[in-house]
Amino acid sequence: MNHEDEIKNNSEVTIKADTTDKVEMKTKNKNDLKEQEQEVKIDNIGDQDKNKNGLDEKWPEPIVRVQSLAESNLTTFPDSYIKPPSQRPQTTTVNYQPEPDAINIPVVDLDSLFSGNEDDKERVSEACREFGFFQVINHGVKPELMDAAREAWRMFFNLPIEAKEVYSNSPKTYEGYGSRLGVEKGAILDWNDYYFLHFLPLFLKDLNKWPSLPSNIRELMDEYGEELVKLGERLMKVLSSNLGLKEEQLQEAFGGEDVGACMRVNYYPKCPRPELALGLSPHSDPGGITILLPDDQVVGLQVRHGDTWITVNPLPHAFIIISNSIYKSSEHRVIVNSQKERVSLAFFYNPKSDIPIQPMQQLVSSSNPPLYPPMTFDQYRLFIRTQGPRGKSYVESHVSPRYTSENVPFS
Ligand SMILES: O=C(O)CCC(=O)C(=O)O
Repeated sequence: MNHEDEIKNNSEVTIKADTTDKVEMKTKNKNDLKEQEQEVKIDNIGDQDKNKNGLDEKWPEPIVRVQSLAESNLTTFPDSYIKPPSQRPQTTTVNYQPEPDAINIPVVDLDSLFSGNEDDKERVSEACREFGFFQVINHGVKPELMDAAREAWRMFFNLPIEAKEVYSNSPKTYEGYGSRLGVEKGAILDWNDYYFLHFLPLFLKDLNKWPSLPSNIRELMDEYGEELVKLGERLMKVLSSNLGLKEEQLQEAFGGEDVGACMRVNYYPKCPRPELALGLSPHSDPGGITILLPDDQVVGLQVRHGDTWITVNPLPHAFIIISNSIYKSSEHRVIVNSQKERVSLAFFYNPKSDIPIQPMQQLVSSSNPPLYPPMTFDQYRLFIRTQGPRGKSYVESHVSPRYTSENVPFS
């Protein structure tokens, strides 16, 4: 029996469907039940989070790999992935063709910007204020490396399930192969599997927790991580000087050489009911800058712009930069597709995790006081690790009382 047959034979499916809005289905996968009984092995060496983040070593429910569900020829869709009607995407991306006049996020040529082009500087400023998103071209990372990195991960996700389960993750650190964000029992889940790994600080980088297959993936990721940290440093300079600060100032505030860098590789399998589900629920990233390598074949990322969701149309070999806590930290989400799987690499360039994050003194005054109390990145990230992606609810819950939802400049 091959692996796919085994999944099918192990799935018992009961379906009760009446309207599009109400689909009832129960899936019981014997492998998943077995999996629940397995002790998740955690290597306790060198992870500063493990003893202090307060998160459990076990997920609240048996983990179901979305890819296994997608490949098990379901005739209808499990309840646990059906978003409430108000959260469902209004669009799907099968055969997506952007409207000729569709808004797209701004494009910035980094080479030209570093040669002193004032228009490019201004474009970054505007993009950060208006969208919190921009694309960069001529960024210095080789196109071949970008393609190879994405393809290596596509190969990883297409390995037999047993090869991936070795790296099964837990909510304690999230490192490894995962299928849910957040530990709330009964939560409606996203249609995605992922792999999470650390690059910096170096004591968190543990190659044993990176996949060993395909055989070039560790070496490739090492190179990719180094290149993206360099790109992160360059972007920090741009954002710092755009804020009217010295070029190095933002980097110093992030902990200088002690910044953090980690990556989530997202795998969105084909989804039989893309109009009911999301690949990734609305969220804003908790870190400093996100450098996103999107799928070159399949769109899916949407950015909130006022009351609408803009589908991002990526340029070939561009990175999408999400400016997070600097300027506007934009809400974004991912929609899924019934015809094509999608792979994206989200590289998070973060502040040192245990220093208080607060605005530079030059940027606050009595008429422009800090919006939030100081907090470490570890404290802040704990929310998303516990609750999963929840729009901007966590940021908003920390706004100083002086601000109301009407005058907070991030909604
Ligand atoms: O898949 C994408 O395009 C976006 C991924 C993302 O937003 C994330 O991993 O935080």
